[in-house]
Amino acid sequence: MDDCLFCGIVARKVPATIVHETERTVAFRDINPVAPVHVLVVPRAHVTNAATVGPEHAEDLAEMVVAARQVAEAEGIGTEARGYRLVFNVGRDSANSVPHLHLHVIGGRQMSWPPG
Ligand code: DGP
Repeated sequence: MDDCLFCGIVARKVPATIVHETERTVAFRDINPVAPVHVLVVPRAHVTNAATVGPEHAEDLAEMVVAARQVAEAEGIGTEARGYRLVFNVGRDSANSVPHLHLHVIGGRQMSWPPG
């Protein structure tokens, strides 16, 4: 999608620190990290958000979750002793700001629940 920020990162037109890639996904560091590890996993194909996901996106979604685990392992937080949080934001109440599906991989510090 021409005017989509994360499509621009996938296409290497917008700079980002890419840390992991698979056939269907790209993972890069969040520009405004909320924790020592904060990586976004996105599908290469444009999908607006989790509320627009359908059965046709099943392979993208599965590969995103696998990629998130691989990122967590590479960052040293994919262990039972550590751990991480996976987040999809949808809509205004969640503070979703970029309309290209992205899975936040957040970790490297103790987190609380519920989120703020
Ligand atoms: P969300 O609130 O779920 O839509 O999160 C969007 C995230 O995207 C937010 O944590 C900041 C990040 N972000 C926004 N613009 C850029 C950018 O140009 N580059 C990178 N690497 N991250 C970005």
